[in-house]
Amino acid sequence: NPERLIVTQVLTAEDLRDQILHHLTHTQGRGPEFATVFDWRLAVSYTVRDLMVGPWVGAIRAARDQGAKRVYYLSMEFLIGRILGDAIVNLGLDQPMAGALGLLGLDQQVILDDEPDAALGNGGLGRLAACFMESLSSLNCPAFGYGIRYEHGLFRQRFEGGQQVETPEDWLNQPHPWEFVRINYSYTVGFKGHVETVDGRAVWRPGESVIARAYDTPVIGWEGTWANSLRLWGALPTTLLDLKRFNAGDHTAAAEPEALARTLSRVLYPDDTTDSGKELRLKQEYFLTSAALQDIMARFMAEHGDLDLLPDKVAIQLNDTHPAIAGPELMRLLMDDHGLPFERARDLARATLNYTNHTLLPEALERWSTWLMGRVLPRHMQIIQMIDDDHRKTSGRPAHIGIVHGDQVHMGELAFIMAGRVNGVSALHTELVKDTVFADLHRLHPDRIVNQTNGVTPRRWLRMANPALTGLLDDTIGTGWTRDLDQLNRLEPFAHDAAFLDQLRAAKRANKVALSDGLLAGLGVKADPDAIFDVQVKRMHEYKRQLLNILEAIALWHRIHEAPNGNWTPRVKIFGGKAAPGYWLAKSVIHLINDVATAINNDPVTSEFLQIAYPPNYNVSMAEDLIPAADLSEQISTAGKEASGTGNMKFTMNGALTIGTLDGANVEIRELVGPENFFLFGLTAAEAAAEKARPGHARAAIEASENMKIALQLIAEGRFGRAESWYSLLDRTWNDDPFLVASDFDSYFAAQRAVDRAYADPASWDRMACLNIARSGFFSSDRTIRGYMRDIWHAKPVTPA
Ligand code: DL6
Repeated sequence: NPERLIVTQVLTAEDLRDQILHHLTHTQGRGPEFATVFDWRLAVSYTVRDLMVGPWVGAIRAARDQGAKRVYYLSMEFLIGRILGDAIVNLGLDQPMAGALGLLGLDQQVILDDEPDAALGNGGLGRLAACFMESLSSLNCPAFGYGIRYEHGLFRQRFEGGQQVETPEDWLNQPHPWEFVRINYSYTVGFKGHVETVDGRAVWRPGESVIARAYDTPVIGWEGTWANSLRLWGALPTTLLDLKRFNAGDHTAAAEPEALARTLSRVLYPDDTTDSGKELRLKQEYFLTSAALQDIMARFMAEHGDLDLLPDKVAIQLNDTHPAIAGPELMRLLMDDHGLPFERARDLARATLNYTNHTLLPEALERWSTWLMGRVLPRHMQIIQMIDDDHRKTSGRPAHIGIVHGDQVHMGELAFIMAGRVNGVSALHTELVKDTVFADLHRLHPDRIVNQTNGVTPRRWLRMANPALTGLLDDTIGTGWTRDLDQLNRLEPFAHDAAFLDQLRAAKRANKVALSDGLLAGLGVKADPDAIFDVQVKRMHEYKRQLLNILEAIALWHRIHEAPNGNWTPRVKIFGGKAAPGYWLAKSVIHLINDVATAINNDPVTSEFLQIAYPPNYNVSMAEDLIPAADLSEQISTAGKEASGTGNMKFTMNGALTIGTLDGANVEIRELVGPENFFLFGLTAAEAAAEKARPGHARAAIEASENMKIALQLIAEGRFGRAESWYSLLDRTWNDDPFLVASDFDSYFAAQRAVDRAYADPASWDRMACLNIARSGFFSSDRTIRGYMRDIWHAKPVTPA
């Protein structure tokens, strides 16, 4: 049976070689003697893709034939990264593929590295969506991911004079071998216009429209028995060209419909500080949501036809507030297209929709003006008002809570009110969601909020990214951990096995050597593999406190200078991350890190003890190189600000120890790995809130901290380039410091010295690393997805025929 091909079939290296040559000739149209790396990569990708199609078609058929409930994951971001390596691992093709490429005289790493990262996301939220897609497939849960096929994705980052420069990402400038274009899955998405009443029903007559066209990518699960679709929407004009205007010589105006469509799926996160930027972002969110809901309803009606069954057959998850317009859109389809009364449509929608909150930062909870909403989506503005009025009446809520306040539409409240379940993404975050952003709504609906602590897929983040550790794990506890990550606990007894710990150290060292000789050497950084590799990689944001990390580096540098013959533990600090183009403070921190790196790396007195590296354009592929090579994981956000974090989990399962605050999922990591295997510092969330409210907290904390004062003074003296560059940053730190860098500084500095001492005792460090790995099983995204299936979606796995 070709649809069960993979697990049962043993493909030889020769079989794969022949298939690769077949695709090179017949799909790429190249003879081997003329083929470039790109040609070979596409031939290899098509060969692997062929092996995904059988299980994919089989999964779609099984879900339909068994009338299974499907999960629909709506997300503005899917940060999938590269696909080829992951697919090879999940299909179990590692050995034969290595053999096939060997027979063809090709270097596998060169082929894998040729694939551009699909950068359709910004950070944790988008990467979580990608991990969830993989786990849904690994668990045989019928699902679709719906997103936008951004032509450029997130920008590419360069540094010029230490400052971030953004250029467009061009991953689609070349053919994308994994996708299938579905011209028969196309939907019209309207904007603007007006609403009429015809025979008692509202009829929206949009003033503009585009076509959403589906591009499907199969996402293959572990062992290749199931694949779900990631369906990304590309925008096309409803009319290609205004031929009349074109022939009249007005060539630019004739192409206007095309320009509107192209703009929609062009970039992720258009700058929305301008009115037109805001309009574009709202249109993008509606474009994704409307296309997805039309597709869901078309499939549901074709398969079941009875709207009463909707909640039994469809579970829709809104990944953050971005697709919150799904509530009014589903109501619109049910009322205006299917003729249901408001109350019935509301109940069905609420039984179908669910909402994940990923942030407590009020500025990240979207709000649109009623004017913008009413102009771009006039029918939705009416329905939002109806939902809000209805909720006020039925819940008896006080006037100050709700969706529409003054001239603002609050999308978080809209998502909450229209969802059957609302979830936070770590235990702490979920409690804070209940106590802060949605406290009033939680009081009215005390059963609605549930927790689902995030997770990451161990296939990509351990088996694929860290072959050295994977080999050791397979040899020591078998391969079962790949599907059941809790089996990592079988490593516990080895925490006292000196021979095993030596192998663990050797695996980590091999990864560090590769990083040091590759990426870091390319930056001109001399990274001694025996130094601590101390890594902070994530979006650049004040609450994540990269500033705290670089200030600590400056203070340490100063202390080493004071005692150059001291017993210092050598350390390489590695940063990675992009700042939003309009976020000047985050960009200022990037500039500072780079300038401090230049000064410190070239200081002959300290260079042996302290090096700083900041490779530009941090992305998924870079993370796959950095995380397996890390000794220390920096998770140092102001407590109460990081919803969960997922990088923290990847580091832990790769044997890095964490220095961190009691924030997000750090709390659960520390509980599970044991407080003695975690470097804790800083204020708790409650203490941080109190400290922030204390007038003059920043000044007081700086005055009390010799190390912090020195670090700030060295910057102000211009020791790292022109002092004027940092005045604003320094001023904010002295006078405001909203993320409490100063208040946590001494505690952080002390925790770092505890790290130095611990690292100087290899046997004890390795034991702690082993226990971190052994106790990280909880952080598999399989566990998270099982939680969603059980508590939120009420969905069941399906066995292919
Ligand atoms: O839940 C995934 C991820 C969390 O791990 C991060 O802690 C959280 O910051 C991120 N949230 C967002 C939402 N936007 N903002 N800010 O990216 O979600």
